[in-house]
Amino acid sequence: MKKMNIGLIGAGFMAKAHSIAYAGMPMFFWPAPALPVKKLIADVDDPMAKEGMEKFGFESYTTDWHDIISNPDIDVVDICTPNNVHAEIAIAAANAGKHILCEKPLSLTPQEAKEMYLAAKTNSVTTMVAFNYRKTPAVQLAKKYIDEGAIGDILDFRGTYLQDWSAAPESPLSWRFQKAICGTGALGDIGTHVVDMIRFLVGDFASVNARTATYIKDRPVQEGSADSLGNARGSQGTPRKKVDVDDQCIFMIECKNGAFGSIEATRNAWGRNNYITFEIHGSRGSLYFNYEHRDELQVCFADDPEDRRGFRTVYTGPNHPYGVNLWPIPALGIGYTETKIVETYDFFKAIADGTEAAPNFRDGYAVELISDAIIRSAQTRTWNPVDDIEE
Ligand code: SOE
Repeated sequence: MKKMNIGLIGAGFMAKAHSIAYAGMPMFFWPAPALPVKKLIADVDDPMAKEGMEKFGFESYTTDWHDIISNPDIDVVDICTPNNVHAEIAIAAANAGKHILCEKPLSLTPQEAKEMYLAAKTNSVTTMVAFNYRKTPAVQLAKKYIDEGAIGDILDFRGTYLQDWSAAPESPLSWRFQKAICGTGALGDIGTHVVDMIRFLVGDFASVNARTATYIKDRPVQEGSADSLGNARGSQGTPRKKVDVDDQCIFMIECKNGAFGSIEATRNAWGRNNYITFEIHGSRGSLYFNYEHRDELQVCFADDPEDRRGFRTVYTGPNHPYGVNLWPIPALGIGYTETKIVETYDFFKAIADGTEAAPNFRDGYAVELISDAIIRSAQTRTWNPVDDIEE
């Protein structure tokens, strides 16, 4: 079986998810399109890089990502860094002929995304952006139903991504709250996951009307370089620094196919953990998904007999997308890891077949153009068109 040597950059939380996926993918999808080999991991922080090599099972480590780009044995570059270095690394990787998996959001600006997309296209390398939630079998099933016309024409929709890990004023100022490093706050970090999902299920966005807010104006400076999510708290007396990105964004959307709806994303919703939902209404039925019950898709079809019509639950399993490769019993329990394993499989399959992966850098660029329109709209409080992709 063909082997693919991986060079992974950034030894934090996402490196764990990706490393588990490289190890697990061949066990779920056998024979695998190619065998991932965890060759080289990089992190600017030497102890984190060394620990990452040992913990995630890489053959060696470096503190300079250029070593991965210049290494002729590396086939795939996997970018798990903060957003502000995605573009530089991806463009260097593309120009070195490496296939690229990049964490989301793709970049800080649409201009960066365009350059990444064109560099990949010019060098004919396969790309993927890690919008993993669309890989959840229940979301893929929703797409299948929509494409089959099971709910008719899509009329409207709403989506959410609600978390509360940064709702506490003592939650530290990680890179996810500094515009120069992350670009935007809740919008880029979690909102783009739902933008990608709705774009995948409903269609391209034409215009948006948005509102954003920053509730916690300054936060305690974070100790250490490791990204402190979850319940990290700044200790008493820790100096505080200004937050210059959004904690909350809500936006209305008009799609090119006439459907319209709304998306809300915040990391400040006490009681909400990883609350990704969508509800889609069509002329012949409705679909509802909640990631916190990710084995389930709620469906209601207008064709159901009058006295039996209502939302009912379809539990995903072997009869559903990716199901035969995952677990043999419906509702055995798909986890975050499985969404990353499916993501890795689709990426490797596209490389092996010489086809486009999805979502790829063109999708990531489209999402950056949407984010840009959202930020512009929030400033003017008016409807803003989404610019077109420049090929
Ligand atoms: C933090 O909000 C975060 O880790 C996001 O960055 C991820 O993309 C999401 O999958 C989980 O939450």
